[in-house]
Amino acid sequence: SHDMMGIHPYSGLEDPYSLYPHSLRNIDELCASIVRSHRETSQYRVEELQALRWKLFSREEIQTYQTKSVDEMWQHCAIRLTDAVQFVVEFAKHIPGFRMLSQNDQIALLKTGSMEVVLVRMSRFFNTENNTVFFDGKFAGTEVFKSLACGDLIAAVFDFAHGMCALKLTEQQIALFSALVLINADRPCLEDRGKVQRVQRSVELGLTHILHRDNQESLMHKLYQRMAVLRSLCSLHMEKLRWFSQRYPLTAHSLFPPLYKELFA
Ligand code: CLR
Repeated sequence: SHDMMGIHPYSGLEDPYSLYPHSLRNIDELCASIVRSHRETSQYRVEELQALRWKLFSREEIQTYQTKSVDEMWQHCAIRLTDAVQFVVEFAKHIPGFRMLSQNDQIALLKTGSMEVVLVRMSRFFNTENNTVFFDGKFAGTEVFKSLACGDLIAAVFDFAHGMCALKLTEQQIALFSALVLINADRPCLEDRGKVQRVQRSVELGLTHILHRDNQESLMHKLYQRMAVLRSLCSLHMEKLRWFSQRYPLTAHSLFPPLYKELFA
């Protein structure tokens, strides 16, 4: 729909794969599309989350989560995560250049990147003052996730959110960083690495442009460091998922959302 409105920055180019933005105006348009796509798929606005900051789970509610069985809580979280992933898929579709990639490469990028973008987005839903995340309508500390039986993963994920919050990124910076996490030519199983690389370069250029404009070029280095942490978190998530699927094959097979299975299993 964005393309039809003529917003797509490259729609007029003769070579549809020549994604590299040649002028400042193209970079501005690229950034604007990515920021708009982020805004339209981010579920909650920052101000809305700010207003909900002190809505915490009560003792009883926490206990209800803690007394759920391992597979019940896993299924519950897998459903929440899949909702979030669905919004990331929507976000990806509107990154200029993404839809020009082959179906195979779009899926390969989402398989490895969607969970990472969810974790980047988690920082918007995180309250560093009391280490809680917005989950199921209220703010939850790590103790809420106790029955998942993967405390190390939860601690690492909360740590990551804390570190992301410390960078104090603007919504535009989060949008461009999320796009860069997704469009990564180093991911496995890509058919046309060259094409992905060209899209990646344009997004990189956009992020550099925004950081330069915000006078925060030093953030680039820190963001690349966060990307390395993201990769390790996602392999930990996959490891836990394999552990869970072995112990609870029935839940993993028949009660997990199809998209969760398709992307991560
Ligand atoms: C991330 C940002 C999204 C909204 C959103 C939905 C679900 C949340 C997720 C955020 C953050 C991480 C989260 C998740 C539900 C469960 C998961 C709290 C806020 C925790 C870390 C448990 C992971 C368990 C897996 C191992 C199954 O826009």
